[in-house]
Amino acid sequence: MTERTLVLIKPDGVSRGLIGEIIRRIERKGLALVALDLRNATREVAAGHYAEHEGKPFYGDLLDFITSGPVVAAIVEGPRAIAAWRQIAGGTDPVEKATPGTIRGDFALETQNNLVHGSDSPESAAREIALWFPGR
Ligand code: IDP
Repeated sequence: MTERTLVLIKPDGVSRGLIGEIIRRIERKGLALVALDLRNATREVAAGHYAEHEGKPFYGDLLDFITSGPVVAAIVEGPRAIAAWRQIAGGTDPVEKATPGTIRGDFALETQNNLVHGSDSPESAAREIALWFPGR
């Protein structure tokens, strides 16, 4: 059964020139890009996106970070797309959790600046796709 997930290449991934590398890994895995856009996230979209983290100590810094420069927003589709993308992205902490061979494991050092985002459930994916790509 095909599934959709919302992928972001965060401002660190864009500024470090890793868009091509990350898109290549999505395509090599066999996942399909069904929407792709380079844009600056508004504070409103960023706050909606990270609503579940409101109140946590890193929340303010996280919103500053995600609005600090352009991001790539994408809808990625395929069988088990949510889990498949999280597998190639790697765990949240790029050193303690992400393994070598994953995007975070190969290219990131810090938990906040961990290059990419992916929805964590079908409910999150539906909510995040509606937020970033209304009508899609
Ligand atoms: P995920 O992106 O792997 O799904 P979440 O726990 O949903 O991880 O956290 C969302 C984002 O918030 C992370 O990707 C990371 O950028 C940031 N973050 C999570 N935990 C911390 C932390 O302890 N310190 C700083 N930033 C964090």
